[in-house]
Amino acid sequence: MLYKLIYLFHGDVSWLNVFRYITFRTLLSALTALAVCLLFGGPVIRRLRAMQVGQHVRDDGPPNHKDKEGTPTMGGCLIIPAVTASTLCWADPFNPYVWLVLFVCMAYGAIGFMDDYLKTVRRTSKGLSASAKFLLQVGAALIVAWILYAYPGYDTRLNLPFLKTVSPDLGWWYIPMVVFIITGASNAVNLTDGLDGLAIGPVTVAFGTYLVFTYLSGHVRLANYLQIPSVPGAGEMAVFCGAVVGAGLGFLWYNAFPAEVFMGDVGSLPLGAVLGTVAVITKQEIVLALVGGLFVFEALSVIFQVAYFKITGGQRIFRMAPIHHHFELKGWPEPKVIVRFWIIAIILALLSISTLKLR
Ligand code: 57M
Repeated sequence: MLYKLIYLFHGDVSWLNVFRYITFRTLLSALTALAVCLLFGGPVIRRLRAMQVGQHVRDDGPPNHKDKEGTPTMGGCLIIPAVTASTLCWADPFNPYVWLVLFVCMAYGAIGFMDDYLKTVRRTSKGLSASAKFLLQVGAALIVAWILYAYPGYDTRLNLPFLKTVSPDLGWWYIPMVVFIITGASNAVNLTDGLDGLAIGPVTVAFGTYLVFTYLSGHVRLANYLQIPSVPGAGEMAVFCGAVVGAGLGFLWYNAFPAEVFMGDVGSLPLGAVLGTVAVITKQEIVLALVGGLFVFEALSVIFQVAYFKITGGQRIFRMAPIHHHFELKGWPEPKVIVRFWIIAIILALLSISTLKLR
């Protein structure tokens, strides 16, 4: 909105023309969201503490986690408004993709809020039932999938990294694939959010990577040169990704070890879901498995652990899943697990950007 208002006067004040550029507005979006989180982080944490919105830590977790009992949670109530406010300020309000990603933020944020609220009100680590949570997630993802499928000119072909001539058209199968990507990314980030900064760090790296992808896919000449799908209007998603990067860095200021606040499901569910949504919009769906490889790895560790546990009648592959707990129980100090996982996330992000050229 602010962008459109300011740009109205570019005829009289020539330098206002700079607001036309997505790169400039992406920078402003990141700085705005960062400033909001840094400015309001302290007051929000104090408010959560005053309202006794504290984390109930399960008894069966790693021993060192008991010290975290009562840490303020639902910090996503800071992240999501910062991302939304910054995007509304600096993105083009006439771009439908902007409203689609904001819808996902609100829908999954509401699901996470309900889950967190039930946990903190009931004072246990139980929230919404797994089936209710999953059904709500699938319902929201179906709305997104249907809108994209019905959007005139939206391409239902699957873009495969490294293969520039192979892009199978999935037709209506694109709908379940989009649902799988959005709900899968949402739950994978949720599972990863089990150590201080362990989710928000790689989320920030992933959105920084998709900031590049969205800008390139929305730029016809660059997309054609790189032979990646050109998606008209997708460039505006860079402004949204910039907002998430800024909010992520701002939240990390408070979530860094030892955390003053946890993001809660109200943060982890929408962040994962909207990462999946941006990947689908920019037709970089498959490469999401590389960009978000850490989240995939965390989710697979749980799937394999639970399956093996059931098949063998109680044996485990890892000391504890998700995999970050396995390294904690091996004796790695929490900060060492966190920073090493961040390093892996950065390496995967760099590799995924290399897929743009290696085709
Ligand atoms: C999401 N939530 C953290 C915090 C955060 C099927 C099973 C694998 C499910 C899984 C599970 O319950 N996942 C829920 C992970 C929790 O964090 C809260 O949840 C929000 C994110 N959704 O924002 O509000 C705990 O994580 C710690 N934490 C930090 N710093 C942070 O910045 O230290 C979180 C954020 C917090 C805090 O201790 O309380 C969580 O771990 O629950 N279950 C598990 O992950 C459990 N694993 C497990 O049961 N493994 C089994 C089988 C079932 C796979 C096995 O290996 O045999 C572990 N988690 C807990 N206890 N709490 C281990 C047991």
